[in-house]
Amino acid sequence: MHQAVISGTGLWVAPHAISNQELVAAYNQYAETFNHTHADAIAAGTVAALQPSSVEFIEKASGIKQRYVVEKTGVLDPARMRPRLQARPDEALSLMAETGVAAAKEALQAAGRDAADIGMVICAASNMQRQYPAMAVEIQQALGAGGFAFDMNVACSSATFGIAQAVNAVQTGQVTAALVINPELTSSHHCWTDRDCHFIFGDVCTAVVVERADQSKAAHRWQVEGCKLATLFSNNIRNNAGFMNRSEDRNPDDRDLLFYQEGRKVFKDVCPMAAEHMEQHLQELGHAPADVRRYWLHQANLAMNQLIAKRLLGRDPSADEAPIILDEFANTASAGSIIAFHRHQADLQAGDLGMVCSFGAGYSIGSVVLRKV
Ligand code: CO8
Repeated sequence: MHQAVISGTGLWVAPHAISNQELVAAYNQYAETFNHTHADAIAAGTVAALQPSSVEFIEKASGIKQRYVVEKTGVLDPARMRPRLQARPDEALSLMAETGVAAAKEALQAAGRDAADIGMVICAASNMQRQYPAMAVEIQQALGAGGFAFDMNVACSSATFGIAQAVNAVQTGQVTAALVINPELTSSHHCWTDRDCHFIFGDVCTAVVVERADQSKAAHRWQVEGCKLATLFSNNIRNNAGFMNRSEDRNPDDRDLLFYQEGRKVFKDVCPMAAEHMEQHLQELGHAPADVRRYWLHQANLAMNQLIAKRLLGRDPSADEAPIILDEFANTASAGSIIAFHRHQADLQAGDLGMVCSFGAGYSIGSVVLRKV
C-alpha cells in the first residue's frame, strides 16, 4: 500500500455577490406581487399569503451574510427569481466543466503537477448539469488529464466521498495522482421563491489533488491518515428532479423538483450523528478530539458547526480551531468544507492534525483525517 497525500487545492469563486439586503428586497417584492395577484384567493382562504423575509432572521438563523452566484440579475428580478443562463452548443465547454477546469488548474499548480500527471478525475457534486457524457470526462479532456474520469453524487458529502475514492485508488496503486472536483452550481436547483430556504445556497467550485506521498513535490502536503464514510436514508433533504419527470407528466414548476428540506429536523438529526462519527473516526486512528489542531467542517449553518465542535471539544471552538466561511459563501453543498480547508491550512505546522468533515442529504457523513507533512 502506498501513502496518499492531499498536495493541492483550488477554488473557483462565482463572479457575482448577493448580499442578504439585496436578496430580501427581491424576495419581498416577489411576495408582495404574489399576494396582490392572488388577493381574492387569499381572502377566500384557498391560497396562503406569502410572509416577508428578513435580513435579521437570515443572519441569526444561519450566520450567512452573502453568497456568490454565476448570474445575479435573474435571481434578483422579482418576475423571474432564478439565474439567467445561456444554453451552450455541444461543441463548447459546458458551464459546469468551465468552473471545474478553473478550480482544477489552481489545485494542480499548488501541487506542482501537470494535468498529464493525473490518472483519475472525479467530478463529485450535488447536481450535474446533464446526465451524460460525464462532466468529469469533459473536464478530463479540457485539462489534458490522462487515465479515466467519472461523476458521483452524495449531495453535501460528495467531496469527502470523492476524496475517499481517490485515496483508495492512490493507496492501491491504481493511479499515482487523482483530481477530485466539486462544481456546486446550486443557484439553478435552488428555490429562490421559498422564504424558508431562499437564503441558503451559493455557487462555487473546489478541487483537490490526491497523490502518492513519495512522488509529491508540493509545498503544503497533508498525509491522509484515514477516511470514514457513513450514510443513513432520510427524506428530510430532497430534490425529485430526474429523467422520469417527463414520463410522469409532471409540471416542471412543481416545488419538489428543486431542493427542499425539513431544516429543523436536519439540524436535530445531523449534529449528534456528525459529532459521534468524527469522534469514532478519531478514536479508530488513536486520536482524541482535542488532538486536532483544526476542523474544516461542512458549512451549512453557523450554530450547527458551533454545536458539533462543542460536542467534540467540550467547549466553544475558536474561529481558528473551526474556521467559518459560510458568512461569505453561504452553503455551497459539498464544496463548503473544502473551501474552509483551502482558505485555512497554509499557517499550520508540520505534524499538525486536521479533520475535514461534511454532512448533509442522504443523510451522508464523510470525514478525512490529515497530518501536515
Ligand atoms: N425570514 C423571516 N422569517 C422566516 C424566514 C425568513 N426568510 N424563514 C422562516 N422564517 C420563520 C418561520 O416561518 C418560523 O416562524 P414561526 O416560528 O412563527 O413558525 C421561524 O422563522 C423559524 O423557522 P425555522 O424553524 O424554519 O427556522 P430555523 O431556526 O430552523 O432555521 C434553517 C432554518 C436555517 C434552515 C435551519 O433549520 C438549518 O440551517 N438547518 C440545517 C439544514 C441543513 O444543514 N441542511 C443541509 C442542506 S444542504 C445539503 O445537504 C446538500 C443538498 C444538496 C444541495 C442543494 C443545492 C440547491
